[in-house]
Amino acid sequence: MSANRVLSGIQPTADSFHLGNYLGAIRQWVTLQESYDAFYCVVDLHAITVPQDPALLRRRSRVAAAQLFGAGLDPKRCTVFVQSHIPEHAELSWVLSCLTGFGEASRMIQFKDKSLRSGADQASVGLFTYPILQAADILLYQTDQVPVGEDQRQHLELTRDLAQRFNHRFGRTFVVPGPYIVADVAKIADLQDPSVKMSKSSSTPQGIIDVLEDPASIRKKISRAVTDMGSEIRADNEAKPGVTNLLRIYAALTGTSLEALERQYEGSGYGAFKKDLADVVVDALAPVRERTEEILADEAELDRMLADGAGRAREVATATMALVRDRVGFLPAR
Ligand code: ATP
Ligand code: LTN
Repeated sequence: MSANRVLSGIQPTADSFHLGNYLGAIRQWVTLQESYDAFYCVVDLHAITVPQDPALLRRRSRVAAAQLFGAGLDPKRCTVFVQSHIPEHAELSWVLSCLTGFGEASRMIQFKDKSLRSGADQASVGLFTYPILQAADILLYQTDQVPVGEDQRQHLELTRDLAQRFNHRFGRTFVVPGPYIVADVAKIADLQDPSVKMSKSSSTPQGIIDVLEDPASIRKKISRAVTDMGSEIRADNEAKPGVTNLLRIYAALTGTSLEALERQYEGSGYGAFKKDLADVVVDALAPVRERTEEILADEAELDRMLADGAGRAREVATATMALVRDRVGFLPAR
């Protein structure tokens, strides 16, 4: 019997992933490759649902893939590939969109949030059908579990509904995937506004720590991160959201509990704590940045690794899609 399959995706929409992406997603992916048959996808088709620049997209797709390898995804242990290399994603997405109700798609809250930001008239139909493409990503690979953050739960529910609907209408074709939402995965907040999550699209540069950022800049941002009234180093989301966020980052990177950190820093001020935290963050990210830079220095080899991943992904995707074509009633092409 083959190992349980996991699949997840990340958009190449920035010049670097940030600490939230790293702690909330990529680090789990690295762990999961040991015990699952893992597929990880740089979702460039999703990245064009908002206005984008071609040269930048090409660059960011390579940088995204290089960071995944740099963070420890090992092509011998998992399959890393670029979504647009496998045309079956778009093809299955069409079939699934014909099974999705207009009202059903309209209830997706991420679309509402994102289209509100740009103004509903500016939002593309691609942004509207984004969750259906995501469902195609997942179902093409007969995925058992999808490691994602809490914010993706609704898209996962849609994916399950579409799989069940297709299976019911056309006969068992898709594995119905479950979410793999790690309950205690750190939600990292913006360093300047701890009431919102650290985010590529909405945080200011001062609020974000990038995986590829240079150490001096990381240290400066941590020293300027907002803290709260008083001087106690204590985890308390209500009274001390800024300090609590910093404690969470520290805890997530060192595997220490919040309680142990509170004890360790009892009586010390914010300054000493922030200095130690900066060391912890710099030490954790430096190897990832260095490996990523090495990988990016040999673009031909990176492209070869991605071609390799696409080869493995294609095997699964074409088999699923052949079944789907037949089930739906498309004539075989001879
Ligand atoms: P955008 O702002 O464009 O939506 P983002 O920075 O929020 O982007 P996504 O591309 O939506 O990041 O997320 C990629 C992965 O990183 C997801 O699995 C998501 O759950 C995780 N993630 C994103 N931001 C954080 C955060 N602040 N803390 C923990 N995990 C996060
Ligand atoms: N929508 C997801 C990214 C994503 C994804 C996927 C996650 C695209 N396709 C398939 C899991 C499985 C996000 O914004 N984090």
